[in-house]
Amino acid sequence: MRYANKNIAVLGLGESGEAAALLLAEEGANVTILDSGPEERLRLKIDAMRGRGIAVVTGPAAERLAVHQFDRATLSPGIDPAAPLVQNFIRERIEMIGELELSYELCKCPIVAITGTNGKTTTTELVAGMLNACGVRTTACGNIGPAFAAKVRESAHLDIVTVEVSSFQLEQIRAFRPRVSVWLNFAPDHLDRYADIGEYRAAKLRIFENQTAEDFAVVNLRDELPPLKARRITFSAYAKGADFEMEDGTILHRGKPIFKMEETNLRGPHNAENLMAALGVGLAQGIPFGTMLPALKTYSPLPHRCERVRTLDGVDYVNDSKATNLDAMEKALLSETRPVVLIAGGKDKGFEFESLTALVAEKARAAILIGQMAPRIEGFWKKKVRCEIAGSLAQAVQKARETARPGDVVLFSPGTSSFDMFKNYGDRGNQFRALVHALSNP
Ligand code: UMA
Repeated sequence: MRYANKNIAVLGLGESGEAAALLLAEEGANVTILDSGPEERLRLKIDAMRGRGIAVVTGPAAERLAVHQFDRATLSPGIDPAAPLVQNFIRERIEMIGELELSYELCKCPIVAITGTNGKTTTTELVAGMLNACGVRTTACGNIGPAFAAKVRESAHLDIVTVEVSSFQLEQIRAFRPRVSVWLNFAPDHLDRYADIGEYRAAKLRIFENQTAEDFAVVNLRDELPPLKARRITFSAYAKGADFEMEDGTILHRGKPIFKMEETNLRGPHNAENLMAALGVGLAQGIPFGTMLPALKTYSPLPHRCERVRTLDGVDYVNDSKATNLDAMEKALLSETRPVVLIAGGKDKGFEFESLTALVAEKARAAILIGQMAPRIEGFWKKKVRCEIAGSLAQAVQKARETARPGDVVLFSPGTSSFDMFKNYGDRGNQFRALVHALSNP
């Protein structure tokens, strides 16, 4: 669709909706943003949008608006399609695409798309940094932020865009076709949005849907995937037989050593797989391994991903607040070789913490539990693990300090989302870091 003089509804005024609205306005569309949220929460954004000639309707009025005035709707990934705001458009059969599809339609260069239950952001950062260091002009965007739509204008001056894509973004694609797709891993998540794990997986698998034999798919050998049209490049830190493997801490390509994990700032098998995926993208782009290595070796992980905060009384404090699902918590525990005092818990996203009981019993001296799920987790673990419930993160940090012994690690890896007690996982991680730094010396 060409957008000049078309009436387009943008659903949602978060980062994605705002970027989509501005992009559509630049394309000459008559844009109306609809957001069910209260006007006062969106005040600043509303004023900014109206200042650019973009109409905004908020609150209940947004859900009552007649939808037939619109030629098409663009949906923010943060809105569940089951929401009334969206259902109004579906019921009236108004054509609707997601912000990822809109951005793809208008993007002027090829795309690397990176998905997976965990490691998306780290791998997106690794790939973008490595490509730029190798002279391939790119920028990181998508689920990582900024929105892909915010980078479409810039794509005219790029060789390729590196886009982190979530299952939410993939739900509403049509023609979206990445030159290189990356499938990092798959584990249960977002069960508060999907009826079951199959629905979540089906959404994620759409990343491959429009690829052809000219494209590449960099995939985890251990994940069962359907036959792919794209050329596969495989990796695994655990299984043998992939293009990229790990042996005694060394990354190999088809049996040939490339580098040692200790030469990088990343630790653990999950990060080895993130690095292998980045090597796979470079390989797909025809970049020699030697050219890729400097950027991969110097990359430092973003905060809240097994971030070392402090050592006090011989105890290391690690902030893994980005662990918003059980798979991430499992990987953090598997990376630890020292006795762990685990701080876990948070909003109920339907996760079965029982599945990790054996691993927690093996690794943890004790578990300090917080948030909405604390009592349920205690019920699963208390027979095998010493559990204590804390009323706040501050109390949990204090209890962890009292429990830990020299040589231990206090690992804050919640295993579920933060929204019951915090603004988001970043806020949760920042509060943990501040509490640890505030611990007085003995
Ligand atoms: N809203 C309605 N009606 C509803 C429900 C919501 O109007 O029924 C409105 C809300 O009031 C809100 C807006 O829709 O103003 C949604 O805003 P948002 O910030 O939640 O969502 P987006 O702007 O779509 O942000 C999304 C990603 N968020 C989600 O997918 C939940 C951001 O990833 C991403 O950075 C952004 O697009 C830009 O691409 C965040 C995230 O948590 C970090 N992603 C999930 C994850 O990583 O697990 C998938």
